[in-house]
Amino acid sequence: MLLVKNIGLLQTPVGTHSLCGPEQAKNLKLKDAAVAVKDGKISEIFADGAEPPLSKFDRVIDAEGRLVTPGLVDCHTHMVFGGWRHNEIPLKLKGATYLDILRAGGGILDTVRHTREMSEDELLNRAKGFVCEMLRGGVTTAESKSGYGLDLNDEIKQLRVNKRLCEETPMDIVSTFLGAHAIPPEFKDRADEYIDYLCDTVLPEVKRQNLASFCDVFCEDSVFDVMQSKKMLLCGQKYGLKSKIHADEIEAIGGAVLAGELGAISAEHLIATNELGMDSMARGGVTAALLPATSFYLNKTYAPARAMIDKGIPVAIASDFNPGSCPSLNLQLCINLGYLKYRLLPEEILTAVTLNAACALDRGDAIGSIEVGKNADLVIWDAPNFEMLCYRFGSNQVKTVIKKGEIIQ
Ligand code: IZC
Ligand code: ZN
Repeated sequence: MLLVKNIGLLQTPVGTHSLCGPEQAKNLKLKDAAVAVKDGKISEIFADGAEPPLSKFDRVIDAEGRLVTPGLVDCHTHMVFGGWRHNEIPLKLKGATYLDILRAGGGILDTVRHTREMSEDELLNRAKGFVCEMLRGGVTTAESKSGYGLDLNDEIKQLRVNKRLCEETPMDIVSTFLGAHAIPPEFKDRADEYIDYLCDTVLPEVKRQNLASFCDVFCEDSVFDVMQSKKMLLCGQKYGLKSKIHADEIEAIGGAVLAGELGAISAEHLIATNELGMDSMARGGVTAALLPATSFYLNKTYAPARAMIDKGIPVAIASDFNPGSCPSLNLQLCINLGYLKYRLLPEEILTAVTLNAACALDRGDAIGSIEVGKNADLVIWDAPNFEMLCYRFGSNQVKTVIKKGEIIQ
C-alpha cells in the first residue's frame, strides 16, 4: 500500500459526470491531507491533519505541503504523425491561412504523406517520446486521433500505434477514429465517395480489430460538410463508436448544431461557434472541448467559454497537439490560456482539464477526480495552490506524477 502524505492542499472536482454551470466551479479542497492507494486505486482520503496508520504502508511519499490534483486528462490530440510542418512558416508570414494551405494540398495532406511513409514501429517510437513529455507535464490520460493515414492500411497502422502506446507506456490512451480528417488525393473532389469508402471499408475493419472508442470528423468549410459529417458519425454509431466532432473551428457551418442533434459526447474547437450551435449543444448534453493553444497558434479569437458555462454546457480544455495548428503538447500552457483568454476561474479550469475531460472520453467513472475507488492518478505540483498554475507560465510545475499508484516521474 502507498501513502501520499503531507499534502498541503488537495484540490479536485467531484463526481463521475461532467460538471456544468456553477457546478464547474465547485472543487473539493482539503487541507493537510493524505491519500492511501491500494492496487492502483484510491482507497482512503485523510484530511485536516488526520494521521493515517503509517505501519500499514510499505511506501510513503511526502508531498512536503504541496498541491495535489488529479492527473490531467488531455482529451484532444493528434499525437501519432510523421514529419513536422515548420515549412509552412514562410507561407503563413506571407498571409496564407490554415485553410489556404490545406486547399493547396499542404497542411494535413503534407502530414499524411509523411505518416504514410513511416512504419508502425517508427511512428510508435516517435509518439512514445511525445507521451513521455506529456507524462512529465502531469498528463496521465490522453486521447489520440487517427486521420493522417486516410486509407485502410494507414489508418489501421495509426490506430494500432494508439493501442501499443496504451500497452507499452504508463499513459492511458483513448483511441479515436478520424478517417474523415481530410479528403485524400485519391478521392480529390469526391468527398462523398470518400465518406462511403470510410463507412464501407475502413470502419468495419476498425471495429473488427476493436481499435477505437470514438468516431470523429473534421466538419469544416472545404473539408466535410454537415451532411457528410452526419453520415460519418451515424455510421460510427452503427459500429458502437460514440461521436466526437471537430466543429466550428474556422467557420460555423453547422457542426455544433449537428453535435447537439446527434447527442455527440463532445464538440471540439468551437472558436467560431454561435448561439445556435451553443443552444443545440446545451440541449444535447454535449461537452465542449476547447483548445486555447490552437487559437494562440492560429492567431485567432478564443472560444466563448464563459457563454458556454452560462448556458450549462460542460467545458473541457485540451491541447490539440498536432503538427499544424498546435505543435505543442503543453497542457499547463492551456491552463494559463484558460485563465488569461477564457477568463475562467481556477476551479473551473481544474474541472476542465480533469473531470470534464475524462467525461469527454467516457472515463468519468474511473479517472478525473481524487475519490475513493477511482484510479490513483495524481500529480504533486511544485506549487502551493492551483492559482499558481494559472499564474506562472512556460515552466513545468510538476514535482511528481503518480499513475495507478506507481511513481513515474
Ligand atoms: O494536422 O492540421 N484542425 N485538424 C483539424 C488539425 C487541426 C490537425 C492538423
Ligand atoms: Zn483536432
